[in-house]
Amino acid sequence: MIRRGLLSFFMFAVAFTSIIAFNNVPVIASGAKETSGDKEAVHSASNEIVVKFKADVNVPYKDGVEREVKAKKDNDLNGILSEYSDLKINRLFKIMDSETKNVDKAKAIFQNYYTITVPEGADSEKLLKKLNNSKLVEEAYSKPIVIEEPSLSSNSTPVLPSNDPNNIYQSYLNAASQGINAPYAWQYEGGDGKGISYVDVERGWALGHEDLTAHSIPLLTGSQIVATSADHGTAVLGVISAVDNTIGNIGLASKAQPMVSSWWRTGEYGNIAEALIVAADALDAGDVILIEIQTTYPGASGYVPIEVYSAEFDAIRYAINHGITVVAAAGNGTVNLDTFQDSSGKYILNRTSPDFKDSGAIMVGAASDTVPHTRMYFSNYGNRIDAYGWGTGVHTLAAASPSATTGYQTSFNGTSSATPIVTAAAIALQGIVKAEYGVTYSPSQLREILRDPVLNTPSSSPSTDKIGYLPNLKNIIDNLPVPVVDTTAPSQPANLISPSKTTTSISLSWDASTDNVGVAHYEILRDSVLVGTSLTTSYTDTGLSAGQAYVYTVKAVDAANNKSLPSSLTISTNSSNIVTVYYKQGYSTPYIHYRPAGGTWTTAPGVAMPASEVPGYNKYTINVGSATGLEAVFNNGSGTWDNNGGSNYFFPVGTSTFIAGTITSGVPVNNTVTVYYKRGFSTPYIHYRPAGGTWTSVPGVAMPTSEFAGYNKYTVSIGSATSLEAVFNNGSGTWDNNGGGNYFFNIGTSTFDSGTITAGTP
Ligand SMILES: [Ca+2]
Ligand SMILES: [Ca+2]
Ligand SMILES: [Ca+2]
Repeated sequence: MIRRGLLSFFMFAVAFTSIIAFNNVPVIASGAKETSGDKEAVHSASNEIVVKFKADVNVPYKDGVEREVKAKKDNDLNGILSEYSDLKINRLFKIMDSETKNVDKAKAIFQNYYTITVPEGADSEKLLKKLNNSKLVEEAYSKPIVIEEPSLSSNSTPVLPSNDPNNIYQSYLNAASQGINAPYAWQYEGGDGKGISYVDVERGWALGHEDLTAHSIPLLTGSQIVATSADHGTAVLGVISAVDNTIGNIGLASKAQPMVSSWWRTGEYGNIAEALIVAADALDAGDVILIEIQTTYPGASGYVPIEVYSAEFDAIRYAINHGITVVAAAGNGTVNLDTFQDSSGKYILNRTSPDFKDSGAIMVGAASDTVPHTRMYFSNYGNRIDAYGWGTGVHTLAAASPSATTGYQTSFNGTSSATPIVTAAAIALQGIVKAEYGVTYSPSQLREILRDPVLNTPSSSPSTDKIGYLPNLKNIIDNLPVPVVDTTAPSQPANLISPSKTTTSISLSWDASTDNVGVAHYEILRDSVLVGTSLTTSYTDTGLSAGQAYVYTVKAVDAANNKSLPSSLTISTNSSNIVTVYYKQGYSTPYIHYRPAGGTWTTAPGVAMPASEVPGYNKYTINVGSATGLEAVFNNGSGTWDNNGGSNYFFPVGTSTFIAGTITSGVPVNNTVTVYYKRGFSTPYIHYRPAGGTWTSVPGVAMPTSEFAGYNKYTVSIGSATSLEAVFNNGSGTWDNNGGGNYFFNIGTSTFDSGTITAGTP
């Protein structure tokens, strides 16, 4: 951060009568080093590591000393260098090299300092630990990111509350201890919510209300429901977003962008978790979700917060893991949440119990509108609750129906009125730090700030009220914590396997990664190209080619876009299964009507089977994909069927031969007959048929000359026939048909000499 010019800083100080002291609470990211006594700067981890070698190590002072370090034969360092092959050890001080030491001995100490960039996906904490283990290393630490003392910018879009006439009734915006001191935040860029979006999750709003309509508030999902719910939602929006104009009220964070997400679904009861997921998907890290819902629960003495149900709990965690702050009403059930038990008897809302399940939401209780603020009789309470707002006397908008355009009320109440007050404080703080640092608080850091007893306003009796603290924006801003930037990548996804696959798809699953904040999603790459992301620990890739190998890589990603080391798996799709059927006629033009086993039948009569290379057989080849066989029947194409008496025929993967209802594996028997013909006709033709089969067309086939002088030769495939019936002619009408008896040649080779047939070659 660059400090503003002196002149403007002076004017800034005058304008606000006193110089604001930014005694920042140092917030240290894991792996960072704190410089003791430094009140000006705050440090958080970068992706660079500073390594100070011991003085006697004596590595030349230049960039890229990996080879020289390797030569020292230190197990720890050589282990690191072989694990990260592209890791470079460079000088920390580019103004020096090995020569400098000769010239200026006082600078020798600096030549022990080198720097390493943390490789992408590497765990910087583990790397630091390994470096510090090395006998050659005096010290290794994350290079700090230095953030200068902030001088908040004054608001470029000043908030003008005095001409919103109801402003005078909105005492909850006043300074502590009465209110949250919203006007203090409005002085600063972002303190009016500018740059931040939020979603109100409930089921009714008058979005065209005169003091809201300028926001053009979108309904993200679900439907509106009439009357009372519209009044409720409109009142909630009014607390945060009543437009800064000259009518009605002024919202506590009036420059934030509101959106609404309804859990109500026409024709069914509703789906709160779905409304939450849609809300989260519409927002970015740093934005806020407001849950205005309470629920009944078997055995509970009153209404309880919605996160007691698993789907809603998971939906809240989903938002939190994406860096979205969730502020939820604790509920108006007068329930001590410390003693609430879920249906398994677990104390899931009690922070001190091992059963505690932390959704990550900021939970809000309700207190009186007078100082000291006392817990309202209806408010739930317990150590789960982080913050409170006014649970009565909240002046805000009202609506008689979703189409109402006017309406105001003087005493909106419940944890319903308390929650938007705390939400507005969260939005204002995110707006300020976003404007100041370009980053926002993580949901957990923001919650810690808002539940901090030092920064905020206690209730009348914190130990018995048990509703947390009323945000005090002035106190927080005067001590503005620096947003911690998460630089720790999630752990590598373990046990990447493929539990199932087909010829066109591969399913993957892996063990969940862990992260210091939370895993937002997983990236799935196929052959190094991103093909999808998954919110769960599984993914199915589709549209693949059969029998092909693919390399899959899965990385865990957190809300700050830190990526884990990848896990990889090489896996092939299933080969396509091929069924080939040889069909012995049978039907002279056979059709095959079929389906891959368990699949869909062809349209009758199926497909005509073309003639095969084997005489007397037709043949058809079918890709059955991942099916393990083929179910088929045959017909003649005109209504005559062979369906195996209603049982159909089953062909395994591979080649089968079908002969009159019997299926045998493999191609059909294909006998051959070779005839040597002693001329005779100078250009002899052979006219033939496999015994019992079909004759060639007259005059048959000219017989080529053979390797034996004076002989012609011809080889005929006869399929499963056992002999060849033939006659000879000269191609022009002179025939030798054995006096009408024809000639018969056995399988194998025969020699024909003037009507006499002998086995073998001439
Ligand atoms: Ca105004
Ligand atoms: Ca207004
Ligand atoms: Ca992280």
